[in-house]
Amino acid sequence: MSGADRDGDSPRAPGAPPGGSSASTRYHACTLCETGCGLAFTVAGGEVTGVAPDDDDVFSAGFVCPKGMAINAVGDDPDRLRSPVRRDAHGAFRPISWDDALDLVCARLNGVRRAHGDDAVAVYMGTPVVHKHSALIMRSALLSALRTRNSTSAGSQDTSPRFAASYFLYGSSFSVPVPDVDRTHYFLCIGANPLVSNGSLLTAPDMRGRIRAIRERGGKVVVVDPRRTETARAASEHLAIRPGGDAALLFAMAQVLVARGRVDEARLRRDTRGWAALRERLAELTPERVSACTQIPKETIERIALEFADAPSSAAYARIGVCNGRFATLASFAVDLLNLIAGRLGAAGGALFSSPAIDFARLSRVLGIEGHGRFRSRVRGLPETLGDVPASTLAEEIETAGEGQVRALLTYAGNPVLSVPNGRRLAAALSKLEFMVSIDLYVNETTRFADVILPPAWSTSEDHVDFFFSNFAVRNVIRWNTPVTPRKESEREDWEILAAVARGMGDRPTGYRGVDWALRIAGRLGFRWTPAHAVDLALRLGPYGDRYLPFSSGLNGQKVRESVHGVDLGPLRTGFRHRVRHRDGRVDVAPPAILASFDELRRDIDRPVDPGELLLIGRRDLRSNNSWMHNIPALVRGRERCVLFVHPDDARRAGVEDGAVAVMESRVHEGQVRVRVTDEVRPGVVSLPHGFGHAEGAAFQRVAGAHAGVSANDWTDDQRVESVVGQSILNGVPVRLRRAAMSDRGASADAKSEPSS
Ligand SMILES: Nc1nc2c(c(=O)[nH]1)N[C@H]1C(S)=C(S)[C@@H](COP(=O)(O)OP(=O)(O)OC[C@H]3O[C@@H](n4cnc5c(=O)[nH]c(N)nc54)[C@H](O)[C@@H]3O)O[C@H]1N2
Ligand SMILES: Nc1nc2c(c(=O)[nH]1)N[C@H]1C(S)=C(S)[C@@H](COP(=O)(O)OP(=O)(O)OC[C@H]3O[C@@H](n4cnc5c(=O)[nH]c(N)nc54)[C@H](O)[C@@H]3O)O[C@H]1N2
Ligand code: SF4
Ligand SMILES: [Mo]
Repeated sequence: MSGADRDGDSPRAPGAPPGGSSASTRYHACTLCETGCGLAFTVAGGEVTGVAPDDDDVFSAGFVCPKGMAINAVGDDPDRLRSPVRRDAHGAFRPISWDDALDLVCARLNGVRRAHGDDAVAVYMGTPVVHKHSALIMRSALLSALRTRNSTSAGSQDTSPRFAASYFLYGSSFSVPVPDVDRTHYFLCIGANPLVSNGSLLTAPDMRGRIRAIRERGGKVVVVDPRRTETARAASEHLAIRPGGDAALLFAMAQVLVARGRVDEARLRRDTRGWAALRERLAELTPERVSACTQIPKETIERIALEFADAPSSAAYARIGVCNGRFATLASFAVDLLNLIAGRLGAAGGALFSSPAIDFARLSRVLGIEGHGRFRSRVRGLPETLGDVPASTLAEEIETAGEGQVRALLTYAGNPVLSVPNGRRLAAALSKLEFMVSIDLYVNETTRFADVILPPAWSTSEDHVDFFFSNFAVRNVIRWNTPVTPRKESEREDWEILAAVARGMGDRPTGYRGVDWALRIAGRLGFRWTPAHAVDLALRLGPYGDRYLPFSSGLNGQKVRESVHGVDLGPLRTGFRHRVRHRDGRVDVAPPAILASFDELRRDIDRPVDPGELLLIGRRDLRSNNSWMHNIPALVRGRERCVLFVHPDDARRAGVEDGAVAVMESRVHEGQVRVRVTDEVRPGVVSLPHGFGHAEGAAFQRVAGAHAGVSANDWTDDQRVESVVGQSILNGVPVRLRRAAMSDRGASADAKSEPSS
């Protein structure tokens, strides 16, 4: 019996109508962010009538955020696409049948490929692909059918530096240590705001409660962030660093530990390679030398370093503020280096590796995803990471003539016009494509350029397995939810759409020759393969699996499905050697790419800081999810969110007032933005959330259109990338600010520049 078939086994029936004996409770993880909180749905008459937190969920134990509670509003959104649509000559979208849509898509993509070669078809995969095991599995099949080098993704705007750092350090991109927040006595949180993001590569529901618990057990939480964020306010101490200063700060902390003899040199020589080379370089990066570029006093750097070393346990962790910054890969490396030299890597309360039921690190090696720098983009020569080139290359690859020029694009669950730098350049490029297809729930600022949009069923009518993020979770857990309500006959799941396109482009159901061959034979015998088979296989052969032995107590798909609140596999385990894949079993602390980046940092840190500089950074909001969910009325209520935070000193200097409209200028764009004057940001820094700027999509998403805001990525620069993986620098973008004059308003011909009020 599958979990979703179990009726009324909940201790309480959330939102159940009085006397509604026909109502049943079904459990499904929220698919909106990586936390994957457990939700309990009340279903009556085949419809969801209520959503509540699942108090018995083994991981989230009743925690949810406002987005999760609104998950059904996405399913019910009248503006969500219910069937495939085709754009007509006037830009309006008209319904088209699934068969006709898929035939058209495959014929046009194949046509472009025949005429111009494999690289002429590009792919952009957005964030939700990692939230959906079945889509992630079919991604491999699609990419293998398309054979293009122009594959890019939201991941190339988010995690590539982190995965590359792990690749260099441990020989495995997915060996990403997770801070053991449930046991630590000292949590150093750098460029992350888990109270709002709900944790990223730190899959952990209720970070507010977990941070409170650290402080209650006598521990300390230190947040390093140019803004006094929600997390900073809940912490013991906040260091308002200058954007981009993190690598220098972390190396200086490491230098303090070495200079003060707080490092076990013998252990480091044994566990690592290259320690002598790195140690020598570290000597230069004293707190005194980096205090100007970090704008953190040298005494503070010294104190924090010693506190980190002397606490009973400690863990350093960094996310988007670091990963989207100037020295992203180097700083991600430096986080692990600090943990390592302080003896915290693999120690309880330190930085630990997960032991998931489905080991993505192993899977990625088998599937050939693992790697970095195996090829480079055509125009700018930026390297691939995990098979994707940086997303900032997309516009120039479309615009630049020559062999391999991109002429057709497939987007899956993404909105690159609002999420990649210099979004306006990309929008202009998209309008020149020969053909574009999007697999998305909505017409948005990107998919409005598509010739065909293929909308999937909403996630609550699909299976859901913690396939990816359980690899980065603070506890080892596994869940497999079955649909809350079945999908309608007229709907397709994401994986089915991806599979249909992959088949139409290459007839390779999984993309792996041996597997495809076996499946073809099985198909002739009447077997229909679905991603559920792959998950079951991975579970059974995984570290906790039953290995297909009939009386084994190990896991299999059915057992996990029957545990409707999830299966708890215990706390993170200590040790790190099992996750190091270098042949000598040692952590590489001096890989050449990192040393080169280190030298670049060394040259950079003494550059005097211009006292008038303004650096633009990003921000996330609890009720918003990157560029979407802005069409859900309950989530856009209240104060305007797309405003530029400006420090009072900078506001005075620029002559702008609280609530007024200012003109902000960067290398690539000049446009208007509404200002909120607040000392929440440090002087010299302005903060604007990304994912807004819905004026162009307003006709298709009416609620979002009424709260349009402006897109931060109109100002970010596609040509400014960090040097190791070529990732866009989205935090720390130089801008200028001035009061908007009457002439600015009049001159602003472009409606997109008009801020909403
Ligand atoms: N300036 C700046 N830019 C940033 C960032 C920043 O911090 N600052 N952050 C970066 C980061 S970390 C990321 S991850 C990227 C995000 O970049 P994207 O992934 O491009 O943006 P999203 O807004 O997450 O787009 C998700 C899309 O998927 C659709 N969708 C949602 N669920 C489903 C589903 O189940 N199936 C399908 N097919 N579609 C679905 C939504 O309608 C939406 O169009 O942005 C990056 N850009
Ligand atoms: N509610 C909500 N939750 C989300 C998302 C969302 O859009 N909304 N998006 C999801 C996604 S795709 C991701 S990747 C995660 C991101 O998860 P997080 O990284 O936790 O979220 P951010 O809010 O981007 O936090 C980045 C922080 O870095 C700071 N910062 C900027 N520049 C610098 C710098 O140079 N140095 C330092 N030290 N800090 C800096 C910013 O002020 C910001 O507070 O969140 C996920 N969860
Ligand atoms: S934190 Fe919110 S959005 Fe994320 S999984 Fe939980 S309920 Fe969903
Ligand atoms: Mo992200």
